[in-house]
Amino acid sequence: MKVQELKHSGLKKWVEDAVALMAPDAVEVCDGTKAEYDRMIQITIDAGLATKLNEKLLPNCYLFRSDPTDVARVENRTFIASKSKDDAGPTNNWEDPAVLKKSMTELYKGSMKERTMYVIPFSMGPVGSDIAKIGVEITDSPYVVANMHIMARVGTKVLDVLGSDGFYVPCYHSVGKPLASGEKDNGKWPCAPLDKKYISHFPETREIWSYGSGYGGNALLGKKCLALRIASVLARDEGWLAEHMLILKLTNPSGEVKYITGAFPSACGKTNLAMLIPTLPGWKVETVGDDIAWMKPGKDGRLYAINPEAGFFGVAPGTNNESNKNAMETIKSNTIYTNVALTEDKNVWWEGIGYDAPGKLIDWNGNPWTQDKANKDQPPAAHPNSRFTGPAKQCPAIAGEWEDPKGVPISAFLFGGRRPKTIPLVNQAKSWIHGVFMGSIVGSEVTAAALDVKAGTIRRDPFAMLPFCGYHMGDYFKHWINLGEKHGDALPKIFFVNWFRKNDEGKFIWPGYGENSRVLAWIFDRCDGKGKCVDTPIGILPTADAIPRPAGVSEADMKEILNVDIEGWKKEIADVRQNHYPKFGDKLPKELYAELDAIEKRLGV
Ligand code: O2Y
Ligand code: MN
Repeated sequence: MKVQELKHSGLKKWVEDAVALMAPDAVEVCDGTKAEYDRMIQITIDAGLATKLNEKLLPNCYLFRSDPTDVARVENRTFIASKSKDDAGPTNNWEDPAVLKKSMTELYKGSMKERTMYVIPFSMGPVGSDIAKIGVEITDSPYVVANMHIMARVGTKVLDVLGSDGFYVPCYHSVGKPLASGEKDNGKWPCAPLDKKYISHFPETREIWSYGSGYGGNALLGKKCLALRIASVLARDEGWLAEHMLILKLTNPSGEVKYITGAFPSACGKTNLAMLIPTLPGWKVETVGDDIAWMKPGKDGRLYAINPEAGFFGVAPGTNNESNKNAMETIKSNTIYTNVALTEDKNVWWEGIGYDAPGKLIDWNGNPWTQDKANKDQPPAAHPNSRFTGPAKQCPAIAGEWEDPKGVPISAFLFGGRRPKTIPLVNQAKSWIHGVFMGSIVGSEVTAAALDVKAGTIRRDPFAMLPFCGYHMGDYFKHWINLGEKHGDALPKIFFVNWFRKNDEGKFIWPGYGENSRVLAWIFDRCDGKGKCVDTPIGILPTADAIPRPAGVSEADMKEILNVDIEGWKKEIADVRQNHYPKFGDKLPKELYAELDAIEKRLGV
């Protein structure tokens, strides 16, 4: 489709202005067809950016290698440009929107010379769902177009829903590598140096401007930028929730179903939990989403969730048939791999894939690499943040209703992080506000000392939303509290889980993965007021015999991971009071300080 044919006058003008500013050689409005996807892939192959993988082993799969400096989200170049600095809050990088737009406009001037501008209409959520939102991304990266085909619903069907005056989030993206006349990328991944990368969000005008990176969350703007940072602002203003949460469907042996969402900081196994294969006989887990949940109150006051995405952008290293068989099955075809290693027979390989590297590989930098197990310092063949982009509909565990436009009713929220000590295996909140408190103190223990923190301290990531909340986190906590006041008992029950407790020898006590189904089963029963439990100062815990023990977990182990460590909790609460909550200044809701007081009292502080 041509720009002139766009029916939405606001969208047409926005694209025309972008064309005038960015000066591309050609402009294409994406239709979302398979032919278009195949053409994007062919363009990247011809440009020397993509390698076709072994058609017999991995049909319709491709490998990309990014620039070595463009391999992950760039938090220090991610900006929330609200009018007032106070609205962005102390945990976001703030810039004045007018100042930021002025400097970025200079960068965008002529940034698409010698490139094609692609206009991608996309729907986050099933097309036409009341909970879905439409975005339009302008990009000069065919790699981004192909990835967006997998991660979102794109093309003409989205324009049909948008109509002539519908709401959309305008998203600018340029790789930030203008070409001189006749110049080509010559197989080099185009991007800008770090100090010229910008991942900018304008919450009041609901706009996203991204420049200089072609990678993942920086460039696929439907994901973290729209579905979390901008959507969190929309959700605050419209009375719903946009959360960094997986969504799973849990069926008990009697065939009863509950839907559960879970927020865990990055690298805590969200994708694995969403696709878990239960070890507990008769129980079934199916996947609705692995990273983001949008939840709106229904007429009954319950929260109905959709997965705004259509694919998985998962970390490859550590993914194997033991940790996540369903993910491994999902990515056997029609998948884009980025920064993994390539084998001689054009298969993929990464650290933790479950078998040794077969023969001579090409590493993620494009250099020859042969595994040397004797060398503990050997650099990895796959980048630690290497990724697969795979279609959700290919997941063997995908729930039949994963695209239900009404969403699925949520019964429980889980919060968790990597906590080797203090935090028990599972703990149910006594009330909504207690649950909000639990969400507000989520974090993982820092294992290796970094410049700013020593090993053993807790890096707090409230609600796993710290890098993804588009406004002040104090106001975000208040939004959760308000929701509780409005919808009360119809809302999900809240649980804090911890799969990562270690014993005195530093070994994990709980086996995790499929065995987590035992904990999910207790949570399921608790949602119905069943399940053996005991009320403690820190919350409602299972009795020592409430959760059947997996092989290798002794009675003593079970006692340890369900123990209420009063002294540990006193330290936890002191850390929250002294170091964590003060970060949010006056905007930390008084209700959370009251909750802190109440827990201290119960602990006997
Ligand atoms: O590094 C990136 O660009 C991707 S980060 C990511 C990707 C998928 C799901 N979650 C995340 C995350 O950082 O939470
Ligand atoms: Mn994530």
